[in-house]
Amino acid sequence: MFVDEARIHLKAGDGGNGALSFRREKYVPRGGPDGGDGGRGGDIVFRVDPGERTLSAFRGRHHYKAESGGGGSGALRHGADGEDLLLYVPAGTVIRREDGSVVRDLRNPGETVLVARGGRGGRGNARFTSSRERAPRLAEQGEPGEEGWFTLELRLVADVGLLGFPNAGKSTLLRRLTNARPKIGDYPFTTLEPELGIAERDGQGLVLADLPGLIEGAHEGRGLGHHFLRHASRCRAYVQVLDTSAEDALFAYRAVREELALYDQELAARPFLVALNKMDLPAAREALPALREALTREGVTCVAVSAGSGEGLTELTDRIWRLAQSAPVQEPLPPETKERVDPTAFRIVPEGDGYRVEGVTVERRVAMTDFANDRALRSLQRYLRRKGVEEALRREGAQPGDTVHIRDMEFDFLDDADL
Ligand SMILES: Nc1nc2c(ncn2[C@@H]2O[C@H](COP(=O)(O)OP(=O)(O)OP(=O)(O)O)[C@@H](O)[C@H]2O)c(=O)[nH]1
Ligand SMILES: [Mg+2]
Repeated sequence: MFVDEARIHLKAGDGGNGALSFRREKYVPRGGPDGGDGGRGGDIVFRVDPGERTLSAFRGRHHYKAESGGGGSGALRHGADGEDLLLYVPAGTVIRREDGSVVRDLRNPGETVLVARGGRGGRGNARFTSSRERAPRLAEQGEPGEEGWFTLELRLVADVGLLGFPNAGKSTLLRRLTNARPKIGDYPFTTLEPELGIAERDGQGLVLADLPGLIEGAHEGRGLGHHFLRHASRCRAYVQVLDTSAEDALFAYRAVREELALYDQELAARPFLVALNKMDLPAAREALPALREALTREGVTCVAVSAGSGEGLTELTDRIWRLAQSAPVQEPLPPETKERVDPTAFRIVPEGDGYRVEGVTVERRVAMTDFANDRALRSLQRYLRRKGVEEALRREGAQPGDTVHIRDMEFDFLDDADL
């Protein structure tokens, strides 16, 4: 099965916790602080593997997690960094965030993008030593790694796409012109998945895509619909293949043009030529003059061929190369940055019988606090006061004893006097 879409959840590694530890020395009741830092959490990175053709590696598995950093320990030992998770995708994979914005349109073999960043390690207590405090009983927890849902969408990248009604002879033509060996059948929709082939000439390669047959209404999802059209969107130029022996050849020609335009006007504006196929059949030879005249009148280049017998293929090849050379390069989709929010900003929303505080920095600070440690807790309280969170809660009407949620933690709102 050809898999060209996937929805996945990524969770980068959490940073390891910093250690709270004091040196043990003979005859010294309590040595200096020697708690090491936690290690960094692993990142999740995507890389283009030219050997990969589909997204089937992502079928049936939705959750991907990078390794967390190790905890720090005594004697200033730092925790080990978590290993990065490297995921391979085919060229032409577009990675998007939940809101649809593009993280990256991966095009080139070896191209790499960091999608979810691992958290930094928490600092051990050795790092909190100061002239005022020689024995800090305070260490940070690791920063949580980034996480979220993403979609992967494969849009094959080809120079020239073969378009046409089912049974027109697209796959037969691809076999003739390239190294590909697609299935050929005397029935519609033989080709269910796009297939790529490479035509070689003078040491240069041209990538041709055999696309599933197109029917009227495809832009609305009929037949293989959007599936087909999505892949057509990455071809720089098209060869429209017609079964010239069929009664409705001209109708088929117009219908395919129409579907392209309805899907995306921009696709219909790309360079194309028409291959009038099945010229070995008498019905095709009969229909040729009228068809050729109609198309030429519209300024369309057409070449009479027989994918079956090989007739006309030298000229067609020639024309396809010229067409590709004249077609502009398709630029990858530009990456979109996440909506830029001020990380230090926060907001307060009512929740249950209390309030919830939301904000990148505030939430991170809470995540990195060890709640079993009184010192850390007091330090967090001071932080929330300094940053105006407490004041803002009061403004919103928070009363002593109300519940305040930050991330997965719950606090009692205390008034100044209690601290
Ligand atoms: N006589 C003759 N038959 C041809 C020619 N080209 C293709 N055919 C036949 O037409 C039928 C359809 O060919 P395919 O290449 O599978 O057509 P397709 O356009 O890929 O069709 P779908 O994959 O269904 O969209 C097969 O039976 C082929 O043998 C040709 O030039 N002459
Ligand atoms: Mg086919």
